Amino acid sequence: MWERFSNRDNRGPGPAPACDEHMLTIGELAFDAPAVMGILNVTPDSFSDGGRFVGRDAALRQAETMARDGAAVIDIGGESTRPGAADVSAQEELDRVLPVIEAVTAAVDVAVSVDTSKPAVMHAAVAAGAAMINDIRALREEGALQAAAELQCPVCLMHMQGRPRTMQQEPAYGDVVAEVTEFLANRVSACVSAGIAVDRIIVDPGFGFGKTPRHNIELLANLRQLQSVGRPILVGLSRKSTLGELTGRDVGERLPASIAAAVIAVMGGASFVRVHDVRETVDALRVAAAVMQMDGD
Ligand code: 9MG
Repeated sequence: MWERFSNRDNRGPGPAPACDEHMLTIGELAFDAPAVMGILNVTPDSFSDGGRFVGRDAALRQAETMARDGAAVIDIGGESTRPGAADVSAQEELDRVLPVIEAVTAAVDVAVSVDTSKPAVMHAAVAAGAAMINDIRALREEGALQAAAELQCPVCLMHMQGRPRTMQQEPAYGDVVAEVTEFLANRVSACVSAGIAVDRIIVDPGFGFGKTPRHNIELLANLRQLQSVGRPILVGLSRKSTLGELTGRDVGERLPASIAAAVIAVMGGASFVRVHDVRETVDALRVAAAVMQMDGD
């Protein structure tokens, strides 16, 4: 696994060729830093690309494109997490994601992450070839901590206030940055107590999950404070409604705003960005990485 991702030729946003000081190692996976995680929603109702990649062949073609464009990881999810989304059964999630995970891991040279909170889906997805778990509920569902500890693969723990169905009703914080940081630090401790190796953990402030646009901007402006948790940071702002609020653009017209957010996140300390538009983001992050490298020289 390490060789597969440490020998990535011209892929990834870091200055090419990648050199070791820019490698980010999460458990047994190694990435050029900053790394791009491509979003592959296999749900009929996701907020941005609902239904586009539901069939296995369409999903596989999109995964091939994202890998070619420089995605280090492809995050495959079968549960829509947009505000107000209905719950999905484990069986439905499995039916959506497993054929796609199997097809992508067999045919595409990229790490696959499964976007799920359900222990049964975690187990089946890893058995099918997924190398990472992305959990918007930060392993708080019953049995999820234990499942991740058994599987010993990298996990992304995301902050969310409330639940997807109601989270945008009245999000409230005293100090959003401090509260998100404290939550993530506590979840890292819970994971370590459950037997998950600390070097396999990534943290994510959860933009848009129980947060107003102002909360999201405050978090983005102060992202570096999350580094006190001591783990790599993943940021997902791609096409989200805060960018729509700021620009007045519909979801399909938020590419420039999404790229700006990804660059700001990486320059603010993020190691990963989770995006829909891989090629454009990789180009933008190459520029950011070159500038950041110069800063460190
Ligand atoms: C599944 N999903 C939707 N948005 C996300 C975000 O911002 N971060 C992570 N880790 N997952 C997300």
